[in-house]
Parts: sequence; C-alpha cells; structure tokens
Amino acid sequence: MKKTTQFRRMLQSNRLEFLMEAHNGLSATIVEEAGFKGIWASGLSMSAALGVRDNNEASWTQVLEVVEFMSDATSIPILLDGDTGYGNFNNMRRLVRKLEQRGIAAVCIEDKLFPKTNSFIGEQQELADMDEFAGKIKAVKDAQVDPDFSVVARLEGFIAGWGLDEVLRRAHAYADAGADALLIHSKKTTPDQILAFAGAWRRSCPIIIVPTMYYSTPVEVFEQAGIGIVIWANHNIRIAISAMQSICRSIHAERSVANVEDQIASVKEIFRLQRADELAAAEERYLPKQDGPVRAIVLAASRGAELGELTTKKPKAMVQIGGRPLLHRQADLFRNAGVRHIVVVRGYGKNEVDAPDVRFVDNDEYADTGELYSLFKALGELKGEVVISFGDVLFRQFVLNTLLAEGGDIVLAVDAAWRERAVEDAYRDFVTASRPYSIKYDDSEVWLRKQSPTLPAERIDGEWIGLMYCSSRGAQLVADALHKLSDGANFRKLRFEALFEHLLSQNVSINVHYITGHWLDVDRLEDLSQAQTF
Ligand code: SPV
Ligand code: MG
Repeated sequence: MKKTTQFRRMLQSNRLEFLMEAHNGLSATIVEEAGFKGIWASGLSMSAALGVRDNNEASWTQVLEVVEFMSDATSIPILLDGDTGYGNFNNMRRLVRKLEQRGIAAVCIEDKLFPKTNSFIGEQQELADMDEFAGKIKAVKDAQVDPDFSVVARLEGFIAGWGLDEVLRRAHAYADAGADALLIHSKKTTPDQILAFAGAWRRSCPIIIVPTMYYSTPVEVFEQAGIGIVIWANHNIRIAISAMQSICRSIHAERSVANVEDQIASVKEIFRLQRADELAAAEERYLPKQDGPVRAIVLAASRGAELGELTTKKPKAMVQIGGRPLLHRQADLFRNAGVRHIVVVRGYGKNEVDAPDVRFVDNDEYADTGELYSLFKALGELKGEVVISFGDVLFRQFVLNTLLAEGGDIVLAVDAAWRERAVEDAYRDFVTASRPYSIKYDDSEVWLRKQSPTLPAERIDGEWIGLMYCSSRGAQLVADALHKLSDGANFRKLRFEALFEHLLSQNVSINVHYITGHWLDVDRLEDLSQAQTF
C-alpha cells in the first residue's frame, strides 16, 4: 500500500494509533522494526542530530535530504514536522511537491512564524495570522498530486498562552481550509488543555497529540477522549544522547572498550540493519562472476634431508637464503606479481613454518606421501587463477611475471638452458615439448608432450622449474584430475609427472613457457651456497 494511503488509514482508524520519532535512516529503520505503523520526522530531533538548533538553522533542503534517507530505508509512512512551512504558501507548495517525490506521506505545519522556535522554549510565542495560515493549508491541498497526501495543521495557541476559544476558532478555520488532521500541542504536565479541546471538538477532523510534557498520562485517557494519534516525539534522539554520553565517558575514563563491548550493538547488527545481505544477493545476480584474486599454492611439506643439519628442525622452505627464509623470499615474489593470496602446504617441522599474511594447509602424512598428495590437501584453494610452486625454488621476478602474462589454461615454466645446470639428473623434471626453444622470434604456442626425470637426452627440450600457472579452467581441470587420481592405490606417492600424464591422456593442452636460467632449486648443500648469491 502507498505510504500516503497507509497514513490516511491511520487517520481514519477507530483505534488510537502511534507515531514514533526518528531522525535519520537508521533510527527510522529501528522504528519500523519495532512494529510502529508510522514515523514522526521530528524537527527537534533531526536538527539535534545535525548538531544545530531547532530554529530552522538546517535549511529545508537539508531536512528534505534527511527525510529522503528515512523514507528510502523504510516502508511505513512518515509525517514530516515541517515547522512553519519554511516560508509562505509558495514555499509550502514547493515543499509538498518535493515531499511527494520522496515518498513522504504527510506534512505537519504549525501556526507560528519563520524562523520557528521550539514550543518548549520561552513563553508567549507569536502566532501566525490565522487567515494567512489557512491559505497555506489550501495551497498544500491544491499542490499535492497524490490525493492521499495529508497535511496536519498544528495549533500552537495553548503553547503561546491562548485559551480554548482561540484554539477552537483557529481549529475550525484550518479544518475548513482542508487540514486532514489537527495537532493540538500543549506544554502542561497534565493533559487538561488537550482533553478540553477534545471534549469541545465535534468535527470529524482527527486530533493528534504530543504528550512529551504530560507523559505520565495513561494512553487509555487519550483513547477515551477520542484522540486519533499519539506522537512519541523525541525519545529516540534522547536515548541516543544518553547512550552516547555514557559510553564516551566510560571509554574515555577507562582508555579501553573492553568493558563496553558486550553492552552495545555488534558490528554485525549494523550490517543487518543496513541490509548488507540484500546487497550480497544483488551482487550474485548482477555482477559478472569473478574468480577473485590470483592465488598461489606453495608445496613446502618435505624436509629436504640432503641439506643435513640445516633441516633437522625445519623444512628446506624455511632455510635461510641471503638472510631470509626461502619461503619469505618466494612470498615476496608472489606479492610483487600481485598474487596476495598465498597458501602454503606444510608438513615436516610445520611449527617452524611461518610467513606473514600466509595461510597454511597441513599435510601431516608428508613422510610417506608425494607432491600430488600435498596439492590434494589444498584442493579447496584450487579455484580461480592459481600459481602452483614448489617450496624450494627461487626464480627471478620476471620469470613469474612472464608466466602470469603467458596465457593458456595450464602453463609450465620450463628452462631451455637445462644443460648449463650442473646437477645430478635424478633431481630434474625433464620435459619434451612440441618444439624446442629458439632464440629466434617465434610466438607459436609450445605444448608439453611429456614430463619425466628419465627422458633420454635427445628428447629433452627443457626442465620444468616447479612453477606452473592455471587459469580458472585449468585449476578446475587439475582439481578434476586430482580427484580421479586420488582413487588410485598409489596416489599417496604420485609426483606431478602422473598429473601431467593424466591430463595429456584426457587431451588437455599444457603450455610450455620457455625461460633460460634465472632460477634454482635448493635440493643439496651445493645449491644452497649458489642460492646465497642469487
Ligand atoms: C518536534 O518533535 O520537533 C516537535 C514537537 O515539533 S515539540 O518538540 O514538542 O515541539
Ligand atoms: Mg518540531
């Protein structure tokens, strides 16, 4: 139902209805959640929340902006406290058009002068000329587009020290001008004035009251007097003030928030009130599916027994190279390439494996499992773009950067200058490719044909350096292959060789990205001394 119609129904209801004050989008949301059927956008509260006085210091467009937030945040009607209408009939007409555009259900204007003064400040406030004010009401009625938009005429006669006769005289004039309801205000601590008016008022134009000062009167009294709506006019801003004063004092005195934490709304509660879940659902619907940032999975579970004493306590990934653990240097390389999400599979000496802002996955069966088993442990990370790296390799930054730029679903960094590395063959992941490396310009793609440590020299085109890139699709293919292989009895011992073989048997293309040197792995003590100068 339209908000204007909802408010009309409240005016026409036979029951006593209530409006609760709100002064911004958040408090308006809270009012609605509490079960109120309508909101009083209080001038006093909105100005207080803005840090200014209730003397029209906030301009009417600033007020408009506040109620727009309130209206957007809620589905119940808002009655705006429009003060004296921010000018004459002409300003009033324009205000009504703007309020309708923003979904405000009704406006209340009071028969005083601009700039207004709050009803509870001072005595004998000057009233507006009755006919001028009646003209303002007529102007609203003529300007509104939605027939259900309502104007409430607020009578300040009692506040200004006038008696019942004057208030009644004006009430008739305003009702004749088209007011949809009358707000009779009083600052007495008893409801006498209000009840006297209600007793004397015979017309159907409903009465609204604001029992801020005669708050102790039971609402049944208002019900019996035939009052239409009660406005709780400022209680949200007042509790907000008390709560903020108390918590500020406490935090300032204690120099800590520890004692207050349990007494205040959680950050999660803020998100709930802001409807963060709606945005998350909308993102699902409207944003293109993204794989998220590129991840790195570093396989660092093995000890590296060949390094002897250096790895009695920690794995080789934590051996110092140039004063820093190998793993830290690798993490730097990843970060420099924009790969910030780093997952390390650790096993041997796992409590010694540490690096800032890195997450860990454990392969506690490292002693009798192989590389693929470690990767399988990190299966949950095999999504989106992924770089997979052995934990014992070091490479120049450009090696990683160019690998990431290469393109292809699965790409291996392969060293074509493998002959220049004087290492025992048992340690090497040799590769046969669709064509050898050439120093001539050749941008045709190169495919992996086979990867094995036991290729005959004439079939070796290079050495895989233990670094590979997977696109989202590639990561999915690798994950699927791991699932398949994990069914096999020998899965625990498998090396990458088996993964590549399986992928090739499924006609998955694996690209080769040639490099020439500029990397090393740390398998033996000799490698380590070389690494120190890398
Ligand atoms: C307001 O809430 O701003 C009002 C009611 O106008 S009163 O403060 O009682 O005047
Ligand atoms: Mg006000």
